[in-house]
Amino acid sequence: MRLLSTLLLILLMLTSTFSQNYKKVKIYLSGRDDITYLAKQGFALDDAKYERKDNSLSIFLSDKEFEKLKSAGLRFEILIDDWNKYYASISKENKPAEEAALKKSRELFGVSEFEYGSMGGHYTLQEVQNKLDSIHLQYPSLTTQKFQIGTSVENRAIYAIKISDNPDQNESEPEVLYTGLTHAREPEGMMTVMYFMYYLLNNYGTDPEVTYLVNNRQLYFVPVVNPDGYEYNRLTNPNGGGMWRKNRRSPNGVDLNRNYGYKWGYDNIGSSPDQYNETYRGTGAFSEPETQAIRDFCNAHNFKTALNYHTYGNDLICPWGYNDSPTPDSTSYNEYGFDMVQYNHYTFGSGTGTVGYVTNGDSDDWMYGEQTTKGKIFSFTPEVGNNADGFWASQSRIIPIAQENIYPNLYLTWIAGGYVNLKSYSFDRTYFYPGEVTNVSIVLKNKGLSPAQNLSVQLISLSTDVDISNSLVNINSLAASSELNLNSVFSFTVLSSADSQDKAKLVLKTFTNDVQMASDTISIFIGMPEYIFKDTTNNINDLWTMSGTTSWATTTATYYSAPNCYTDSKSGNYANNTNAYMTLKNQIDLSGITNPIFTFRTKYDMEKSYDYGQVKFSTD
Ligand code: 0X9
Ligand code: CA
Ligand code: ZN
Repeated sequence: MRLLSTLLLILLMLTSTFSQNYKKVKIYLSGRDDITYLAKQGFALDDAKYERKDNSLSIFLSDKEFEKLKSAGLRFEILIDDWNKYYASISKENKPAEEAALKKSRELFGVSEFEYGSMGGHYTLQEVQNKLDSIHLQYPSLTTQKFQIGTSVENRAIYAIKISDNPDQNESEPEVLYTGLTHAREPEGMMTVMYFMYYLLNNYGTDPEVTYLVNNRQLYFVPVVNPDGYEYNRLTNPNGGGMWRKNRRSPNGVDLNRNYGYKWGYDNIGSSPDQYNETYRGTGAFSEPETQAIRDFCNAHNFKTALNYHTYGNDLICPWGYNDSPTPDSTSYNEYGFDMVQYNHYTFGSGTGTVGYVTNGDSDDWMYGEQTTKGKIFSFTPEVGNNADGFWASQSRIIPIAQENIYPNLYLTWIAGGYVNLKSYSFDRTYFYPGEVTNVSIVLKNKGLSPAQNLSVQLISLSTDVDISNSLVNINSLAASSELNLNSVFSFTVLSSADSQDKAKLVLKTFTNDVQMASDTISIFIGMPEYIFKDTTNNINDLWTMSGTTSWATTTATYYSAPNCYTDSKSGNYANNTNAYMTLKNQIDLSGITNPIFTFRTKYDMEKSYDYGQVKFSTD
């Protein structure tokens, strides 16, 4: 009898669990007010993706929420009607692409040991734990054993692991933290973290940068912050695609990324007081054991920097989350953020500037904002994967997404310690004539949060026209976040045999302990340029013909040289799907000219992936 009723109960639970389904819906807005209206109706817009192009929000809604939307009176379009069915159909493997990604991973990235997991390619919770164990077995001198930093609501262990060259000692080296799977339906964050661990371990001893960072930093990883939610998704969707977000606190879970203690519950826009809302903040700051675990872990360490991985949207988010004001360290945050996205071209900014909303009680606000129980941590939230990847990236996309985040990961590790880059340079002359010597002044900056030691700077010539004599300069140390002016430290000679108007490339490299930190290319042109054509008319109609659906014009609002410049959007944004051309009326005669060079200045604020500007040349 007893057994039967237990069985019945389990069956009932399973049925209700399995019946949960989602739709992806595009909601068309008529103004910013519609967002407020939807938020007031209790819609958690937090993972909605706003598109400026058609003023719409794309969002995953549970069937229950969808019923509510139908009566909200807004125009919408269903993008995916039955998420479970859709995911089952798209998650069908793409073996060739998956194999190609593994091959590229081994051959180009040196990651020889990364394997896919069994949940649509993502690791299950058990697989993560097994990987942590096998990583330690294989790299006992570079990793700690996995260790427990807390216990979830349903009594699961929350594990961390450390990578460094003396992992079991407190090495008094700068500490860095990477976390994943705060939100249970965002496994690519965990995969990105796991992939980076393999990248470090597989390249240790061969790649000088990786070797240096592993030796001189203490790197900590918490791949799964929310084990219960992630297991729950495996239960409902064993092949991946489960859409549970929060932890498993009864009755409907708490959004762990609204449960941290800095400005917790600041307002009802950035988090919800409603238990059934997707951004429910819990009964109090740090009411949940999962956020307590991260809090205690941070308090027990001295992390300088952290990345808390989420999906999706190709964003890199910095605090504040609770409102739109910049942090007192926004200059540093901006420098780091823009540097980090320079290759993956994610959108960097605050919550409002990226995902389009504020959040209170998120991990970054506490990690950065709490500065008494611990030092401030420069913490960011990457939202990895594009809008097509969604929460559950398909198997063939797991590695590419992880790879585009290696650079930000390495950068974050660098800046926890000393990280010296070239900030600017100047010459003691404007033109570089054959036979003459030029002195080079440089400004170095330690962007890092700790002092940099045993530095050297090297200037190299990549051109046979240019000779450098004093090419290496040593510097003892440079304090955290400070600059150093080195006046006329280098000089170069343009050989008398050099061709006028040749382009010569110089490279400036910075090293710490002989390991390269940065490399910048400096281009110069030999001789004095002779202008064959330049537009100094300040009048667009003198030299140019306009065509297209919108027109270029002159503006005095901004310019490089007074009094004006040319603009294609003089009175605000241009409309969708417009083109504006300006074509030179007369051709430029290049006969008898060697090494012609074209330069122009441009300034833009472009909509991601839609807008572009081009300069075209025609030889007829
Ligand atoms: O809403 C969230 O918690 C994050 N987006 S997600 O789609 N992964 O749920 C964004 C967090 C924003 N963080 C900051 N503004 N710092
Ligand atoms: Ca070390
Ligand atoms: Zn998230």
